[in-house]
Amino acid sequence: MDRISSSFFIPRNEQGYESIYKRIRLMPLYSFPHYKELKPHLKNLVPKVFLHIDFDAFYAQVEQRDNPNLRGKPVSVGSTTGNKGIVMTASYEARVFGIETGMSQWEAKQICPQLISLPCYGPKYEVIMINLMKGLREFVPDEFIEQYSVDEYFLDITYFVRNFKQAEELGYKVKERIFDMENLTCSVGVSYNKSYAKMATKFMKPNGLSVVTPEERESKIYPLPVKKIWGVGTRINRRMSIMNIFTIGDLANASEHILKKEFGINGLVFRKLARGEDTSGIFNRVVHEKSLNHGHTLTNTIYELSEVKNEIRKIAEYLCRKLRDKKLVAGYLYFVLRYDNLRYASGDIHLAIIQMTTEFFMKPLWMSLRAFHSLMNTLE
Ligand code: TTP
Ligand code: CA
Repeated sequence: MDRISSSFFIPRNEQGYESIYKRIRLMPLYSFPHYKELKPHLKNLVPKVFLHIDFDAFYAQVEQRDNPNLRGKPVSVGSTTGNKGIVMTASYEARVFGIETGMSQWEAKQICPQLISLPCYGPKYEVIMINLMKGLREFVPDEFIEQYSVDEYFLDITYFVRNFKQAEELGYKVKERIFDMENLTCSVGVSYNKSYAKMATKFMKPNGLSVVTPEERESKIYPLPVKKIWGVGTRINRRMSIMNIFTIGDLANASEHILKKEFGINGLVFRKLARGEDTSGIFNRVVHEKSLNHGHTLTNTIYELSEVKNEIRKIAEYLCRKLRDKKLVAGYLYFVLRYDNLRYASGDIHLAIIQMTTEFFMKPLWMSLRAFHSLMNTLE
């Protein structure tokens, strides 16, 4: 995995799919639980239950699903076909030969000459994930779902199950639903914090389900190598080996003082994650969205009132659509108007009622525009 760099992730500039591509590039950063959410001094942890879903050999599985001739065969998906490029993923049949993510296609072909290498088709995989969201909403509402990466979801199921037995049952139901919807297998991990749930997913790959309860921490998590902890890469792993920290258990029992001295605040975070004291919750973009905006610079200056109104209508329509898409409402409207001499005027207005349609938006927008005009007059 050392060789993987963000450069071979699928391009970000394909129309309409920017956000997810950006997220893929940010994966290593984004994976690390938020410091803000990790409360180092919290003694009484609130009991929670998380479910982690991860597709098996995602891109390769999708290609095998869509082309029966590829099923049961060693398949790799890469940035290009043939001998060029890098293996982004390989089917489990190819993994038997030792083919892994990050390997060059050329190298992969040397190990397994019968390997079928396919190009990556990002939008197809993204559509699957978007569709899946609908299926997941049958189990928990939006604010309990986090799309964590291209093929992973976290679900906070704390309020929907009474114990780990029920959590496990729910996990199987989710797996079944995903298979019904997409004809794809995934692996599921269930635990009382996100880090452990993510680790549990790997226990029974492919097409498995594993549970880690608080009582099983020492037996199931502590023997794992320390590099399984979020954020512990090759270099940190090496430094930890020098400190005689090889397993997660070693890290969990290491001195806070020494860890802080060696890795700063990160050291304490690593220790928390190792001990299962990861307090991070669902990171949901919708919940965190505070404002939406849209602007448009005209090629030619317009002077007619009707034209100005038209322009505002277009912008309002776009914004309303975004709001509806994200199931958000707005309580505050901020408007900036730029003149051809590059001077600008701005104004804001509180919206008394929940407004999600363009028609409702137009009036306050228009009122605020009138306010700008008087503002401009005072400026002139
Ligand atoms: P992963 O979940 O890491 O791998 P995977 O789903 O192929 O296999 P596993 O069964 O072990 O979970 O990544 C998901 C997809 O993201 C993968 O199919 C290809 C893509 N990917 C990249 O493009 N670059 C990368 O560095 C990694 C790790 C994955
Ligand atoms: Ca996966």
